[in-house]
Amino acid sequence: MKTQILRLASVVLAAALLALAFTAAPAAAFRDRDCSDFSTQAQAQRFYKKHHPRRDPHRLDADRDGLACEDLP
Ligand SMILES: [Ca+2]
Repeated sequence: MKTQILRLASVVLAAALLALAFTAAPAAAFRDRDCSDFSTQAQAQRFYKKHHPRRDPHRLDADRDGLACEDLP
């Protein structure tokens, strides 16, 4: 009986850890960047060009003219 409870507890714990790993993973893989994360436009532009400029997942180019964070110096 005691071993059955222990076995059940370990299965529940494993399932919980697995669920946590799956929900935590995407957040760690994608860290959203904003223009305020860069100090110069050139720096933002380099990052923008490296990270799917057509999809612009970080939305650094709101007006879609190919230039990221125009307001930066
Ligand atoms: Ca732009």
